[in-house]
Amino acid sequence: MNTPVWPPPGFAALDRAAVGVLLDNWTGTYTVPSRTLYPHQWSWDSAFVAIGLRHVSARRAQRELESLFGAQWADGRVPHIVFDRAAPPEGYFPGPDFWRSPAHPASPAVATSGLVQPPVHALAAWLTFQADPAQARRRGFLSRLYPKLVAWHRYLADRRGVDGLVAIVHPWESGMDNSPSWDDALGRVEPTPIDAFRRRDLHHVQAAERPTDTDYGRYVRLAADYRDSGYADRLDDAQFVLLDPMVNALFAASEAALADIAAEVGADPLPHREAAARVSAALVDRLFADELCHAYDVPARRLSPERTIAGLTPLVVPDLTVAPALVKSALGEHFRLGQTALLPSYDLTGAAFDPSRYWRGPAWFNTSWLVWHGLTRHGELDHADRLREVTLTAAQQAGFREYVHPFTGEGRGATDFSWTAALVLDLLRSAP
Ligand code: 2M8
Repeated sequence: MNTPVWPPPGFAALDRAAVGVLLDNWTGTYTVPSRTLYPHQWSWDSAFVAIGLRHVSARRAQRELESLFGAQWADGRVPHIVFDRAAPPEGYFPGPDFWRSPAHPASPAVATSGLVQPPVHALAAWLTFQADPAQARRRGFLSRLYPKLVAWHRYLADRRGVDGLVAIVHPWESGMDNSPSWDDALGRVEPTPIDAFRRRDLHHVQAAERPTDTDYGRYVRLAADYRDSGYADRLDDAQFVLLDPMVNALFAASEAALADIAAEVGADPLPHREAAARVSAALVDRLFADELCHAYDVPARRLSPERTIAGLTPLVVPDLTVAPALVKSALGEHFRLGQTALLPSYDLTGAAFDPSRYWRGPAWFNTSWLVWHGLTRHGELDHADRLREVTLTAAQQAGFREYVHPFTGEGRGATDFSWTAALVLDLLRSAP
């Protein structure tokens, strides 16, 4: 039998360039998502970065996660942004002065936001460990991180738990900020007037590729209300409480990874296996309809009809009962796996489809990587290889852009974007 040659020789320059982006965006303790648009540490970005960085330096990948968990709150939450005090205040809005984290008794010494992002961290930690187990054991990487990961998951289950799933209280918590899945719920939110704050994102990226001013005003209103509640997680009173399939898929996959981590550090893996199975069953029970998982609007008691790539990501969950239906959806007219550049973030036939605007159609490397990882997990190797091929081709054509046009592959958003480089590297270096 011939052993497949991977990466193919033509990808050597891409591999070198990906390493270059990761080195350039490294600050000494973590990696900024983008030197221009996102000059601080973002939670799930760091997890994706670690997945790629482990191929360059296992130690640095461990540091990436350790620095993030160094900013964990006493209540267990891992903040979605950890601010670099040395970065100019005009670099990003909303900055530390908006979030006022030091005023909260549970906050860490560094300034952070009070929201969270999808819990991909335990999965990233387990993959990082596997890059060099002997070195990770010498540094006590997992034994130090395990209790922090447990506290993080406990925060999500206890403070954000709704019907066995984890709720988000802001679109920024989904990672897919401007997804059409949030439109109905956001319609209930009175936008903060646009002249009451100053957007910084439009200094770096064209307005047609970012959320509208009205949507931004709604994000600011929701974030300010949550801050003014003392980050209290009063889900019964909140306007925006959503069960997102990707957040819950990553929660289940990360509980499964925590079981492996527990076994490695001498703790009991069973509670984590049971939690993974429970979340996986609730995901299917509550969010699966028409061969895809959808977001559920808790106050409106309604499953969103929108089809987004978040609905395919439960493929990352081991033993998922509906995996064959999700594969069928990925191949169908809504996502056309293998026929576009990566996978579109939103239904190609959807009424709100826009190939350039933030999370409303463009293709992103992290969500496509998750589907690739899930296809591999479920033994769908031909489809996984095809997705890997179109993803790498897109990176070769566009460079390490934040997202790309799903039909032309043209780059959009930030350039030299860290998780794009990291996950391209992982696709190049992981044996098929
Ligand atoms: C985007 O979100 C931030 C807010 O967190 C923004 O638009 O300013 C999203 O794509 C999110 O998923 C990502 O983590 C962040 C940094 O890359 O940018």
